[in-house]
Amino acid sequence: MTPRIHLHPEVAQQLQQGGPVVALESTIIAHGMPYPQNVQTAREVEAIVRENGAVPATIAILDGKIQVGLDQRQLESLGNTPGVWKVSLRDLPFVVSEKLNGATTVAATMHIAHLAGIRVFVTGGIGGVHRGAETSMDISADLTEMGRTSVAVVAAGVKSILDIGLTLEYLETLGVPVVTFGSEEFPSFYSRGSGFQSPLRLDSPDAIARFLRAKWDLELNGSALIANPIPSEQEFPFAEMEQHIRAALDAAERQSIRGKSTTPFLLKYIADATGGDSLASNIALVKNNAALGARIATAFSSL
Ligand code: PSU
Ligand code: MN
Repeated sequence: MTPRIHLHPEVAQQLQQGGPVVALESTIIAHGMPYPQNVQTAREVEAIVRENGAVPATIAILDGKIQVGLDQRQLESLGNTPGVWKVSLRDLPFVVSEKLNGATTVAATMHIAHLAGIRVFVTGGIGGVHRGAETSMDISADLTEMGRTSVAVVAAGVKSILDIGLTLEYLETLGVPVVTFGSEEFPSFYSRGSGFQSPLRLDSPDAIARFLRAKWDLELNGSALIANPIPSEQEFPFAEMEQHIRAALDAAERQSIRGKSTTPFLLKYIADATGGDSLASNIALVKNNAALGARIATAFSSL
């Protein structure tokens, strides 16, 4: 493995034994939620991964060192230090060579997880094709990486700050299977529904593990999106969320928000507009994904 990757000893030992490990991203900590809920959630998510039989590996860059598995102090500083970079694929070499601190997106976390030999990755929601991408060309590098890197991504679907239909089309073009756990309908992060049918459905972690094994045995390299609908008790009504999203998109337009700032801007706007409600849903769905991801990783490593 590349000497640039620093494995936490517990993660290294588990990988050596072929045991289940779940990768976790850090942009959601540094740029997706406010302090201190971000650090608290990150800790709880790690605990849920453990309860479900796997070792958690939160991935971030500290002083230019790529860390796979963080200790409590590192997690705290990531969630509470201003100026942490949001690191997607293009930013990764720069943050490493300039010895900066960085929180990794889905794309960058997947890439590092792959280098470390981790096959399952859990997040809240992935980036995708933005609304209006036909003129802005704003398509997340998360999709690019999913097209080529063989790490499964467990997420609560796609937020409708994105164009859900175009994101599903783009995933199809890249050959990335989309499997919804236990539902016919593709979920939209805060809501169990989206108005789009899920291309595929599977109902157990074992079935998902066998599906991943079949994919990669066939040398169909790349990711699979495992969409896990938010529990209904924590769901946010789709129509109500749509109004907040439209307001957020208008504000982004008025303030000329562009590029990598777009997603964090929209997330923060929606969190502020809904009081704490969307944050509570966000925390609940990440935990729900952590449990499923750990069960898939456990099933996969016992195949
Ligand atoms: N979508 C969410 N929550 C998030 C993100 C996306 O609902 O926290 C973060 C993830 O880290 C994702 C990144 O990889 O934003 C995508 O950013 P961009 O659209 O700039 O590629
Ligand atoms: Mn973008």
